Amino acid sequence: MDAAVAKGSEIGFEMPGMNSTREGNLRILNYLSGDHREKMLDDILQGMTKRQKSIPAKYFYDARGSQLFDQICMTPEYYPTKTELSILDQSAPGIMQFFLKEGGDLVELGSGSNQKIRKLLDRTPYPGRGRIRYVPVDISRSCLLESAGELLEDYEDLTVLGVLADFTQSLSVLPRGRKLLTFFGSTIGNLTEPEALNLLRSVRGIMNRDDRFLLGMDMLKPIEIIEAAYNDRQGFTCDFNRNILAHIDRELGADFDPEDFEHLAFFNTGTEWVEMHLKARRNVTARIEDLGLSVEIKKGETIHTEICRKFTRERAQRLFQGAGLSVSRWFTDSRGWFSLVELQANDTKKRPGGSTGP
Ligand code: AVJ
Repeated sequence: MDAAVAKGSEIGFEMPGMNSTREGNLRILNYLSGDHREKMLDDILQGMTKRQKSIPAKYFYDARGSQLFDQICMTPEYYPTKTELSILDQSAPGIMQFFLKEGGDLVELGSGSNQKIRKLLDRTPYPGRGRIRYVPVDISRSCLLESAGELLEDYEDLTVLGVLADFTQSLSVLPRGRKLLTFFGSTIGNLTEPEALNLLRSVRGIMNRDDRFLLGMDMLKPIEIIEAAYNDRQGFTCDFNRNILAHIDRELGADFDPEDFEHLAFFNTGTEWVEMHLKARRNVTARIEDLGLSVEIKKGETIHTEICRKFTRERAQRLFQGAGLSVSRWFTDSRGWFSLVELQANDTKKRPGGSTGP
């Protein structure tokens, strides 16, 4: 999104000609215009013409992909969601003290299902909840509408400002007032080190002195546990992985047959991330109409679809330091499998013991 839009709109944050809809307590701002499609065309062209073919992980999340991800979260093998929720059970009241004396925005990057936000809202000390505006930011319209709609049904005093945007591109479209930002699920792990640094720096760039940023990170643990989480027995992860091709087919007039590919997910011990690939079961020729491109994929060749980094505290600390953020509180579960890190912008007054975490 161009900076001009954001600059002129710090307070009202609604510009003439901008696509905005309002319904009761719900307002949706659309920052996904032609830009988004251009970006997708470019991403797919880049990815399909490299030696190691790849598709950026953000294209998993069409309506079906989001649904499949929710199903992955319910499998016995996929521990991250359950673990993060259990950490939230313990930590939410402390975190939501943020709204005890003053209201503000509760911003969620990549809104997905609204389970985690519910944990926070349910445990907000009185009278905080009435002062919160929930601001989900997502590239999926269906996700945004569904998650916002459900929340409004259950929390009558809540105001929602949905922002349709690609938060890896720009955060300048977000409101600038007092806010608690959240980025759950270890989605940060889908980004390479430079990409993650970039994102954290731009989050840092929109933070005021008293704002907080709650970041979910999946931690390094025995390989078997990690690999099982990305190879669930019911096959939801496989469907999720293949669905990225169905998404490309629909958006870009391509003719990939998802069934021509098998799901491959393994932990790379050198890089400490899970790699997901789609591996061709036969020689495939696919046409991507909107790019005027034909792609040849040899039997056994893979399309790389995702990395999911697993962090150590040291790696995480280095990332925060590079982004100008410091830890105010570090929450984890009894096994240390997942971390929920509360961060603040660096040049604020540090609280006792605040900068390095426990
Ligand atoms: C939503 C990015 C956190 O990386 O674990 C789940 C996505 N991919 N199974 C993850 C995912 C395969 C998930 N995140």
